[in-house]
Amino acid sequence: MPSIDVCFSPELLHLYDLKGKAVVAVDILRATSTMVTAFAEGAATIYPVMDLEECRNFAVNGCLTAAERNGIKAEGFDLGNSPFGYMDGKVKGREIAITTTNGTRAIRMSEAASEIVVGAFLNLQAVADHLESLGLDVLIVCAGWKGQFNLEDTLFAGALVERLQGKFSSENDSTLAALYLYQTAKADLLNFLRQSSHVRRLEHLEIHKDIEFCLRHDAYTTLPVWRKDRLV
Ligand code: 3SL
Repeated sequence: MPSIDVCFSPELLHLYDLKGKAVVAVDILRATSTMVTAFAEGAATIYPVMDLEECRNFAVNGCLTAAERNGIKAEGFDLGNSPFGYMDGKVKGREIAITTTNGTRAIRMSEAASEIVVGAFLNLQAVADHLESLGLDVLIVCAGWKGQFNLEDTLFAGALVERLQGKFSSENDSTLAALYLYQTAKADLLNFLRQSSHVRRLEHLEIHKDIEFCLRHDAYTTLPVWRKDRLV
């Protein structure tokens, strides 16, 4: 039986061997939720990049550029990091380069894995089905916040572990902790997350509807997958 494990921050990735594994990169608030939404809205490709300058340069190739730093849309870019900014036909058929504070780092720092998929509550079952069909050992990589643990990505990890129970083995405390946390919180995730640092940060920016949206389970069947240098 393949195994499943949870890495609470990209800063801990040096402790894991990614070779031969499938990584689920997760930044519930909001990068990976936004990427899943973008593909569900017809985006052709997403280039997750680490820094603002590199992202800006993609504009010469006709890409839309998207950037967020500290929760705020960076100046001079086409898009920010709200899933609602990717709706209403804005990204249909388009290539997008995006850089965010934590989410794009989590993806790019996982490149040694055999497979990287982008996970969110929005596509939870699609991720679970894909992992089951792959049959590889799985590492869920939480983007966290600037290297530190966060609640929302851990809750997603717990939700995914719950969906895969009986199909993957687990012998580590991080997986158990994520599962117990999700089972404690799942009846009212929004309320549970109210005190979390990132929800408090985002509430200050008055984007309540983003938070509610990002906590919806299985809204989409879209599954962004890393291929060479991009998500498709
Ligand atoms: O850190 C990130 O990658 C972002 O998702 C943070 S925010 O939700 O845009 O604040």
